[in-house]
Amino acid sequence: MSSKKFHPSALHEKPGIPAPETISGYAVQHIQKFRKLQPSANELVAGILNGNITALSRAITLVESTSSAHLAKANEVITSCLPHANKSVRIGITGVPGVGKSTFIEAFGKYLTGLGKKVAVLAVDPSSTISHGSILGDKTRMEELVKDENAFIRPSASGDTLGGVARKTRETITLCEAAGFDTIIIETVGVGQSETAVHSMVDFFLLLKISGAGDELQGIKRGIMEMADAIVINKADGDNVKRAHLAKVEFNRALHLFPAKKSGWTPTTAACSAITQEGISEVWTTIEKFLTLTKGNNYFFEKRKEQNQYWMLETINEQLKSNFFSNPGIQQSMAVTKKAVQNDEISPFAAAQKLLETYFKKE
Ligand SMILES: Nc1nc2c(ncn2[C@@H]2O[C@H](COP(=O)(O)OP(=O)(O)OP(=O)(O)O)[C@@H](O)[C@H]2O)c(=O)[nH]1
Ligand SMILES: [Mg+2]
Repeated sequence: MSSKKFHPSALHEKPGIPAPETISGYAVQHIQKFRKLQPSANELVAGILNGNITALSRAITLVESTSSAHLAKANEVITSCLPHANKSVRIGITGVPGVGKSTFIEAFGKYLTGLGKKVAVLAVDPSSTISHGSILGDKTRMEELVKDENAFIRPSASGDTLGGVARKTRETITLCEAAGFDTIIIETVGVGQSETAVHSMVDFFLLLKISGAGDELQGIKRGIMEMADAIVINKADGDNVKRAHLAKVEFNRALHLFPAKKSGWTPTTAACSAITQEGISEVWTTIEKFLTLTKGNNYFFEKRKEQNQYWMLETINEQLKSNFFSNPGIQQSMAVTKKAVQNDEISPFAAAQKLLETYFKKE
């Protein structure tokens, strides 16, 4: 053994350091064998449909890959999974940093697995593009859920653009559903356009808030209020209970000023504590009511169809854009043209036209 070459895998022994007795040689061999295998698309699909988490994770990694070699395989896996997806409820959760999203998802997720549901938690976090971290990196907030065999937690994909990150999450939903997850929770932080992206991939959109100093509506974007199917005031515990209930009343009043929703659903407000778990089950009851209403009036199904179309168009937009901006010829002309535009030598519109023409001629 000690003559062995250095190998980066943690499963290999280093010269001079014997493996602890607790490590089974058989298990090591088995894991190493499995790791080396590059399963085919068909094998991945079979694994996913069997509820195999390793296969699911590998397929997600494939979807998240930026290598064009992986794209065809990823698409094949997704296409085969599609007929087995869709049987789920997709819930979006947003709220500013610190509002308690992760803690809420831990409590809510545990409640749902307690009801016999299989819960997948995904995230759209555009900041992970920069920091390479993720809002779900703090898995410690989801200690119990992480251990739950009926839960699957996947941090946000990273990518160059929000559109790219969101698309990968949208595709991951399909994979999770095919693997038997019937409740999909997607967390996002209230940054930029990420809420809009998440809203476009979920059935129910939940806005988490905390009570402020009586000026609840300050600083809250109208667009987010409009998207919300429910506003839940978190941290309604201890000294906060009374304020949380006042905030709830204020939000309720504000929500009534918005025009009626196409879904026929009147957005609700509630207070809860992710820590004491007070009010958590009520959030699920609200979602169930929403589902009964919107499945009854067909809105649920129509919206999913619309969302599918939206993602097709979004992907085209996204890829055209990234193809254009990463084109070396365009990058070169762009630098020169930008200067010309700055100096008023050419109008911004004419310059754009010129660059686009160059690009399409190149294709
Ligand atoms: N008192 C009280 N504290 C809570 C509750 N929910 C979350 N917290 C606390 O609030 C802090 C932030 O909670 P997180 O769950 O990390 O919040 P988050 O929204 O996921 O934050 P980011 O991931 O940074 O966006 C933590 O210290 C939690 O313990 C609650 O219901 N009551
Ligand atoms: Mg968090």
